[in-house]
Amino acid sequence: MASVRSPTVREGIHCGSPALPYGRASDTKANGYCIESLPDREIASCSGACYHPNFHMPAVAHSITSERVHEQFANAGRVLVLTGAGVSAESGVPTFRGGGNTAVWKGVPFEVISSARMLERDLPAVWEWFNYRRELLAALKPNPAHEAISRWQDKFSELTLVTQNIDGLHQAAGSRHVIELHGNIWRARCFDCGARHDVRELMFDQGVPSCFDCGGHLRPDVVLFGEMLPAGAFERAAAAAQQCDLCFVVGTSAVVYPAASIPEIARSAGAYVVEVNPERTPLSDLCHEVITGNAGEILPLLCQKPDR
Ligand code: BJW
Ligand code: ZN
Repeated sequence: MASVRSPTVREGIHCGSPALPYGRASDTKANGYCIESLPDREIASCSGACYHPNFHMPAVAHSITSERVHEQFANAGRVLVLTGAGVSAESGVPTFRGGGNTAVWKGVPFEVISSARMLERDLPAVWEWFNYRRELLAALKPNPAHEAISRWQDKFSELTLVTQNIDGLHQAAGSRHVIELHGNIWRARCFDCGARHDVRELMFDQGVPSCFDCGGHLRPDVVLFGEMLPAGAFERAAAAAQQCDLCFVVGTSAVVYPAASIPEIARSAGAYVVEVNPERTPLSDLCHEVITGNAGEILPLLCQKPDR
């Protein structure tokens, strides 16, 4: 592998884009990235400063993507991409976790406000939280990471995009047939008749909105903690993971299940697994390659020839 080896230096500058409490601007500006190839942990290249628990790579003026990943990218037929909140971070969407922070809404941790329990206890508060986020998201646009993934549809014989995100930014970038594991913030669902409604254009100022069909209470059509995923969504993602040649895990802390099991399935079935994230995750050790950096900077490079 014609990669660039650089000396390792202990302690570096953190290169992740932090998760911030809602209501504050998200700073997702890149300040570095590097590549880590597993299992041999060969350092392919690094540009700028970044932090790992055990080593730090100083700036090296080389391409940040390895020949190996370009080779995999060039030869793959079936590709699966699993995305999380980090893929939207450069659009300005706050992440839930990352950078040592956890998102909080009015002092309530998001695991509490985004839970099935809260739906039963305080539905108006849940709507207030989602309305706040709908307002924030309405002004945001896809970033180069969403756009790169959308272009990959024409490159591979089969591209399966599985997202944990509810923001709809993949679709806005042109991705089709997106498997949304955790629902979509632009839809609401009726407790009584189960009807789903597109609520993108509607702003509910306060209280709980009513079903347009039966007048029952609506809820956001998203998957909260303790709830089942939409029927068939995980099964379709798992089937694609079983069959893919190449699996990208982009911008997810990989702590929420069953979503985090998808790369595990792909790896067990023989796929080459690549993680793109400014921080290490519980899945990093399972991946063949870890590209440490921002998705919006790294994904567009994968279609380009390696520069060495
Ligand atoms: C960048 C970046 C840049 C930053 N570029 N990267 C097994 C063991 C233990 C528990 C469970 C288990 N199986 C299931 C559970 C329970 C639970 C669970 O997983 N809990 C764990 C947290 C412990 N799972 C569930 O409840 C699921 N349901 C279920 O399993 O049903 C079956 C069942 C039901 C009942 C009883 C028993 C079983 C449902 C999970 C639903 C998750 N919902 C949420 C909220 C959605 C609504 C909302 O938005 O409010 O989904 S939680 C939240 O986390 C959201 C996300 O989709 C999800 C994942 O987060 P994600 O995307 O990874 O984001 P972050 O913020 O965590 O990470 C961002 C990453 O980006 C970081 O790593 C950054 O470094 C990185 N980053 N900038 C690239 N520029
Ligand atoms: Zn209804």
